[in-house]
Amino acid sequence: MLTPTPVRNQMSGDVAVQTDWTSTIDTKGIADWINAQSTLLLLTHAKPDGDALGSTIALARAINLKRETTGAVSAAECWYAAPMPEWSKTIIGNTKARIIEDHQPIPGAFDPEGILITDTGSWSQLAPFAAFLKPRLERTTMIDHHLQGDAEIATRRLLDTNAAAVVQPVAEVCCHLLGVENPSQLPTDIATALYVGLATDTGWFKHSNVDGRVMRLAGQLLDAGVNHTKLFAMLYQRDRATRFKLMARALESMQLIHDKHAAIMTLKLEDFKETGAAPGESGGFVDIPQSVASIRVVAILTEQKDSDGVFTKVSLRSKPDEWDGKPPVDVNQVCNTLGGGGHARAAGAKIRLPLEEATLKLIEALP
Ligand SMILES: [Mn+2]
Repeated sequence: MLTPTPVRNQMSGDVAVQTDWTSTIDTKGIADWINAQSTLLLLTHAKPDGDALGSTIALARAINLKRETTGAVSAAECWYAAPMPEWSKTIIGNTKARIIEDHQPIPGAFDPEGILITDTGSWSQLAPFAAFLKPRLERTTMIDHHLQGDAEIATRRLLDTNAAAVVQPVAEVCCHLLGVENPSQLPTDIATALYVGLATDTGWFKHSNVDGRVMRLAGQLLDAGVNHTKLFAMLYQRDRATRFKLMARALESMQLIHDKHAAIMTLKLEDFKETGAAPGESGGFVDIPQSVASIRVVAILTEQKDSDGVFTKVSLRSKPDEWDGKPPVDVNQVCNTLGGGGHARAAGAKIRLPLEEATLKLIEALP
């Protein structure tokens, strides 16, 4: 199972060692490895999300708390490849973290004894760190929950592919590090970071990946003192009022194309100007009309302007289930006919036409 298989890279002709995407260590083993390192660097995927931030911050706090209270040798810091979510500062707090902006070189001064990677095992997601990591692969350890990855990144791998969030195995590692029996006994600031990962990777406990194990950990973290309403507000209630003024305009513009079971919304340049909303503030509007039972496909067309003049950005979503005997709408195909693309359920296109003409073209393209 763990025997490396040499494979020939067809592109370069190099013989690379390919290892299986399987675990080679357990949570106790990772805690023991952490304890043996004097300095640790915690890394996660570029453009970190709640699980990436929560897992690294929780580990850094547990490692540094242990050092403070027991005189253990390990000290940890986190590096993140930007862009960062808006709320990241709140969750990072005063935990030692460095944000590496796009195209900025990796800081050379810090040469950690151990490198711990969480929430990814793919070179593609670690690209900003690749040059730094490649000569140091014998020092790396990885904790991930994804179904695939590049196993050669770490010989010590904990791959909990049944976990909804990587903070689930990470919570166990934190318990081993701090010598507590279960996550309800973790310090609140560590439990809070873990909860951010658990709640965001499950869509606030509503995705299909929610199971008893998720809810048991959630319960234990709440017992540890997590303020979940404060976290929800931090993560999901940060909109500006201008977004709602713009949303009202979008909803008011909605036309229903009954024979195509489609809802189409439009936003003009004036709508942004008059409401004071920024272009990015229309994100997610396209999801709203999907709550209408008879709607199978939703589009939002946004008028924009660049140096070549006015154009229209189209964003499309479709529901996954068949409806009234009809298969779901493949919006990727629809967008292909408009010069764009994406996925079967979510796709987009940029049309070099004014809003009204682009709308007519889209209606024509819908099945
Ligand atoms: Mn994750």
